[in-house]
Amino acid sequence: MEKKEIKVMEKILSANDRVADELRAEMKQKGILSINLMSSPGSGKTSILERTSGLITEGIFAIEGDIQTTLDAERLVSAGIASYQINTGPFGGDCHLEAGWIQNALQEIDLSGIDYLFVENIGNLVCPAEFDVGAHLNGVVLSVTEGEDKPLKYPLAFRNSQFCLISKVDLLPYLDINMQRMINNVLKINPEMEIIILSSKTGEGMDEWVEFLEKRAR
Ligand SMILES: Nc1nc2c(ncn2[C@@H]2O[C@H](COP(=O)(O)OP(=O)(O)O)[C@@H](O)[C@H]2O)c(=O)[nH]1
Ligand SMILES: [Mg+2]
Repeated sequence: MEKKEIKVMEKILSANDRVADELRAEMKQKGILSINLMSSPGSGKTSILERTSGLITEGIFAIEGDIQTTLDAERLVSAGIASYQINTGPFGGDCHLEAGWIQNALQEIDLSGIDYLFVENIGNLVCPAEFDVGAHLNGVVLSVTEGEDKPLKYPLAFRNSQFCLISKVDLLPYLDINMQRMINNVLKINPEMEIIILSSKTGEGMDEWVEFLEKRAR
């Protein structure tokens, strides 16, 4: 019984990986850099995208993942980013996005003129890390309010990412967090991780984030 369950899971993951590889190739061929953002709920993913739209004013599309509501897509549209909301609530409330759902969404989206395709994954540090959504870059947003230990407790999201945005640094004066320890914990899980420290409230670090994106897009 147990063996059968493992087989089913392997099948789901390998089918997902196949679609993910297709998507990556398709986006590359269209000249689009795709970026998957993972994090706990409320770490600041949507806020970072809103602020990014003030710096890269054209060519961004975002696919938003949430269990319910179109709130994030509405926020991004107000900020000038075209977006598409995926809700998993109606089909079981999954806590992650899968490559096939992104592929389906893309059939309804006109990507002409798009340079950056963001996928804002469903907010939690566990399930999204297990499913390749076919992005060229995976990133994890870690806000300073979450504590230094989260990379150690939820290592997969950090292991499977190429960059980490340490967000909400404007709040540091109000917290007891040890920033160096947080950074060390990220690097302990993933020594290759590119770390950018930023605040979408004050704009600190946003130039570095945009430079990172532009460099990767080239
Ligand atoms: N102080 C501060 N608050 C922030 C910052 N970024 C986001 N927030 C707040 O954190 C909350 C969650 O942000 P949101 O972007 O919705 O997070 P998401 O769930 O990861 O998309 C909102 O109330 C934001 O206003 C930041 O850089 N500094
Ligand atoms: Mg959000």
